[in-house]
Order: sequence, then structure tokens, then C-alpha cells
Amino acid sequence: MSSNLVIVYHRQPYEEVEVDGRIEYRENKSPNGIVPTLKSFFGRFEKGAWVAWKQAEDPAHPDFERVIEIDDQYGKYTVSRLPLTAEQITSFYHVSSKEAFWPILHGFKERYNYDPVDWPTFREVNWAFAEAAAAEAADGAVVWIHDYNLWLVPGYLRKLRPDVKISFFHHTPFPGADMFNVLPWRNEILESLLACDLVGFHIPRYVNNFVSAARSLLEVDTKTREKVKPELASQTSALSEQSVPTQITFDGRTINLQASPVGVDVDYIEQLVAREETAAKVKQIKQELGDAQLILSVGRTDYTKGGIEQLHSYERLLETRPDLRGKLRLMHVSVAANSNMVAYEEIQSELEHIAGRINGRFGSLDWQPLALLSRAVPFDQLVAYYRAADVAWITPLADGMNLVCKEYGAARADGDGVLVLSEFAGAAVELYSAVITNPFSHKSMDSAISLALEMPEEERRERMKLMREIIRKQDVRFWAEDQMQAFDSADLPKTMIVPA
Ligand code: GDG
Repeated sequence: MSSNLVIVYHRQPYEEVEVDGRIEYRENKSPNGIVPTLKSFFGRFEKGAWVAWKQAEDPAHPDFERVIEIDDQYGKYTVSRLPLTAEQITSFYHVSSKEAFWPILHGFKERYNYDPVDWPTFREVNWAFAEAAAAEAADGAVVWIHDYNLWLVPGYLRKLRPDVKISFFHHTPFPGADMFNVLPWRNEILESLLACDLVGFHIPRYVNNFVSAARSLLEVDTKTREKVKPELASQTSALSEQSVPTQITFDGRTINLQASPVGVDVDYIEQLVAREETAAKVKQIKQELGDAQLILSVGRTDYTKGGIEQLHSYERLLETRPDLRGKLRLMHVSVAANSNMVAYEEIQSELEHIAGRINGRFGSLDWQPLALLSRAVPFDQLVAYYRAADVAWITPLADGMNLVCKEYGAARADGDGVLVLSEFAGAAVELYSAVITNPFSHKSMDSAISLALEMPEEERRERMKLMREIIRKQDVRFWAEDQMQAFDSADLPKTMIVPA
């Protein structure tokens, strides 16, 4: 009971590597993404702890140390590893979280798989996380819980430790009542979230949706409603909102609500871009391309990321524009993060099938229209691709934020490059100068990619300049400050909103 900040996130904050029979804890392979960002918060608190799970044959007698001390560039912190059986992991994570919650959060009712959900196991695992967090937290500590697979932790933790400040951040979209209420456990989930002091989302739309779901089921009251800052209320995105509630009351308590978009580490990405090795990689990529334009698409293999719709659009482009054959390359990086899940394996084979067909239909000995990469690319290599790509094509069907598009902008210190971005990515609310497209419409997808490929340099630079200003301003440090401010005070963070 001694940590002032306890981060509760299902994944461990490092990779375990066995060297000469000893376990070493190493930085995650991808130094980008959310894990290093979360770890950087430890530097701001006297003592920090992280709670995650680790698979064990026998959870009562795990074959690993439950709590370990880490001392890395982010300082000293402890990591509590909850021993879970393979069955518990499958049930709580792969089934309940990924097959039932994930599709609903992203608006895919038809993919929602309700029957296999074992709710008692979900409760049991969330209870174990709450107990581990309660054991780590000092008096009045901040306990910061992440994402929907830990939805019940706040409610349990409030019972175990009424003294701690509980904050919950949603990395996914939050759907409106019509969609959320498909979940039969809706009341229990909402009551748990309303046991928090602060509930955070990327953008105002998700806050509004959360309130709509809460209002539909519980006696809640929204205390204040403020106008969304003009740059976040642009009409270009389907996810824009004009006003947003900032507090909700339930059961005699007031819960702060926050819309705070996660940013990327612009300084780090710019440093990578400035390296000589990166310049050499970019040169090599360009040499290999010759006169062809490079279109880059990066995302996890997931139906929400819209990879299949994108390949169909590319096929239509090559079909209707024979003049472009030989003059384009699409690099489609689609990495599976959840192995052994049927839904993802199906997407992977569908992607391979369409990619094979496109290359077969249009390719030749000298020209391959597309490269499909199913393995993770090292981040410094990815940055070289960002820097070399004429167009970044990021068109998820639904996405809480999407960091890839921000990484692309951060890598374009040269001021060139075009971003084609889905209006259903949270980032579209901020990055209004991208070519915004609707991935559900063939017409919109096809015209957006054509526009991007043909855009004059002056316009490209103008749009990129506007985009980079926002990506730089609302970077990962800005998000961290916003979170700190929100933890510190009962007042709402004012960075995203102005009084009505
Ligand atoms: C969830 C929400 C929200 C991808 N391929 C490679 C690689 N990546 C890295 C990217 C980026 C990260 O993975 C993906 O981040 P996203 O934000 O795009 O997507 P999710 O994983 O779905 O994240 C999302 C996010 O949480 C944060 O709140 O934005 O909406 O779904 O950083 O660079 N990295 C490397 N090689 C790859 O091949 N090294």
C-alpha cells in the first residue's frame, strides 16, 4: 500500500526475454504506442505501480514472482502480475472483451458473439485486478484504469478502497445507448464506471454517448454542459460535436467527464526522422519505387480497421484507371495482435486473397501493385516508410483515436505528404485538413484516393502544415498534462473546452 499512482492495464509494460536461463525485462518491441506513454507518468509520482496479468498453470502457486521491481528510463516502479489460467484469459479477454464488447463498442452488432460469454469469470478476473490495485495504492492514491476489459474494476475498487481517486480512460469509441444497451450487463458496467472520480475519452462524441447510455438506464443528472472548442467542432468529421457535458451525478456523487485525445511523441519521431540511417532507408525505398507513388496503409488486422474495404478500393482504382498501372505501389501493413481468434484469421485470409488477386490481375514481372506485410515492422523502419509515402491511407470503419495517422504527420518534418483519413477515426475531429473520407462509400473512398494522388504540391504542403501544427500542439505531453490536471483537481481540464 505505498504507490501514489497505480496504473491498471491488462498488458505487462515490457517484454520478457530469456537470456542464458535468466528472465530479462526489455522495452516493448514497438517503442511507440500507449505503453511507454503510460510508463512516463511514473516520473511524475513519488512511487508507481502497474497491475497486469500473466498466464500461470496454477494461479495459487505461480511459477513466477508476483510482484517485481523495475528500474528503467521511466524510474523505479513495481509490476504486479496477476496469475491467470489460460482458460480465464480466453474467457475474460478473447471471448468477453474481444468477441462481445469490442464489436459493440465499434458499432458492429452483427459480429457480437453473446452466447460464449461467461460473466462470472469476467467478474472474477476484474475483482482480482481490483484487489491487486487496492493492495498497491497508498492513501488517497490515483488509480488509473484502462479500457473496457477492466470495466468492473472501478466499482469493486470503490468498495475495497473508498479513499482512492479512481480514473478510467477509454481507448476505444463509446457507443450511444442504442448500441451499448445491446450488452445485457449494461447496468452493472455503467454503475461501475460511475464509481470513478473521472472518466476520460478521446473526443466529445464518446462523452455524449456515455451520458446517453447512462441516462437511458440510471437516474443520472448532467451538471454542466460546455461548448466544444471550434477546432474540435469542425463539420468535416462525422464524429464532431458542438457541446459536451463535463460532469455527471449519480447516487449522490459527482463524476468528472473528460474529452482528451491521446497524441504521439512528436519529438521522438522527429529525432528518428533526422537520423542518417533513416535518410538512407528513405533513399533506398525511393530508389526501389522509381517513378511510382507510394501509398501506405498501417493498422492491426481487425475488421474495424477497414483493410478489406481499402483493398477493394485499390482494385477499383487500378481497374478504372489503367494509366495508373505501373505508377503506384500500395504497402499494406496489417499486423495480427490477437492470434488464434477466428474473426481475425478470417480477415487475414481475406486480405491475402484480395491482395493476391490484385497482384495477379494487374502485376507484371517488373511491377507488383501491392505488398501485404503481416509481420510487425520495426518502428524506425516504419518511420522511414512514413517519410517516403506520398499518401498515408488510414480508413478505419471505426477507431477510438488512431495514432498511425498522427505518427505519419509527425514524421513529415519535410512538410510534404497527403493523409487520407476516415471520418470515423477519432483523430478526424482534430485533423480536419486531411482528405476526409467515408469508408462505407465506394464513391467517397475512390475519389479521396484519386484526389490525394493528384494533389498539387502547394495544397499538399498547406494541408500538412495545418495538420502538423495540431499534431505537435496536442502531442503526448499535452495529453499527459491534461491527465495530470484532471487527477489533481476536481475542476475539469479546460484544454478541450471553453465555457458556453
Ligand atoms: C487503441 C484504439 C487508439 C502498427 N503496426 C506496426 C506498429 N504499429 C503501431 C503504430 C501505432 C499503434 O501500433 C497502433 O495504434 P492505433 O491507435 O492506430 O490503434 P490500436 O492498436 O487499435 O489502439 C485506438 C489507441 O488505442 C490509443 O488510445 O488510438 O483507436 O483502438 O502506434 O505505430 N508498430 C510497429 N510496427 C508495425 O508494424 N513498430
